[in-house]
Amino acid sequence: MKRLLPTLRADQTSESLVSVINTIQIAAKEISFRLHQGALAGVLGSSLDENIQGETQKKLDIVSNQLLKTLLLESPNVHAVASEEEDSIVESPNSGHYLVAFDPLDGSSNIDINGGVGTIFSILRKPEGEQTSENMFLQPGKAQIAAGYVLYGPSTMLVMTTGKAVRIYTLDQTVGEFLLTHEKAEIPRDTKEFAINMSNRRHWADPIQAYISDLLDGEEGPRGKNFNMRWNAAMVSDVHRVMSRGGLFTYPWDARKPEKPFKLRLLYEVAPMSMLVEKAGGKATDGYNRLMDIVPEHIHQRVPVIMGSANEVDMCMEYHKQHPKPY
Ligand code: AFP
Repeated sequence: MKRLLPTLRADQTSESLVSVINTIQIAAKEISFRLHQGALAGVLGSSLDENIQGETQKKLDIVSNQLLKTLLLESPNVHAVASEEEDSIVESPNSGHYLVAFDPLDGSSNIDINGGVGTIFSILRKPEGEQTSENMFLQPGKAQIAAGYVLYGPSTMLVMTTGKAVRIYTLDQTVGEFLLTHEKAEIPRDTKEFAINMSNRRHWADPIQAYISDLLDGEEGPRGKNFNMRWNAAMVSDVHRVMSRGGLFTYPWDARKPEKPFKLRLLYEVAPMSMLVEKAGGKATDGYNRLMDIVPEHIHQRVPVIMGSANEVDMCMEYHKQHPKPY
């Protein structure tokens, strides 16, 4: 079975980019090892720290963030990193050509229940001339050079693209290598499965209210077919299911907290996942516009998300055309 780095080189990926991806996979293997040790590693439970997003971090968030940050900043090819767990970007003393944005441990509330969690990463080219400040990260998703996630589930999987096919690698624990297990992920255009946190239903705006209501009406409703629902509460797990067998994943606008109407972060979660979904034949939108076209206003920006099977995403967008925009 083919190993990760030779498959990248076979695609003529530049050695500098191969080296950055290599650094990420080294960190991911370490995170995977610690997660699989679970309570044995003494990493479970909340720490007292609060991150910039105002959420309580789990200890392993801190460990994962530290690992990725330290290893990437040591790389001669990385100029700066932006992490969901850091207030600001962190620059390297090296003058590399790449910027890396990451969510070190997405879905961290699943750690204590031994559920799926993941690392998401996005690699951008450093803009010419721009030497400092977070402005260099404010590039749309379509500018990404590479994107991927690592799902720490029953097995650890790396799902990534350098702009060509989306490949899936599985960590062989016996040799400590990511081996190519799926040459080309393809999301079916049609689906009968959706993923949303239904407990927020009363807070959604009209387009999503109407869309989900029609899905729930099943065969008796206007869609004329029954839909199944799944929610892992970790974007990596939920999008991986979509990547594996199709589906629609959404975290829409909601009115719970007027100061925080969107949940998912553009730079660390949404842009890389959108690139993967699109490269696998799916679609990713905020209901009105392609997510990959959005230029971030700041590094911690959040956006509404609808992604997955192309025909179902198109259908959901139709509901957005028919109802007033909530924001
Ligand atoms: P954490 O990484 O803070 O646990 O958040 C995970 C997440 O941002 C995303 O991965 C999930 O889709 C979403 O939160 C789950 O949100 P709910 O708490 O509404 O289920």
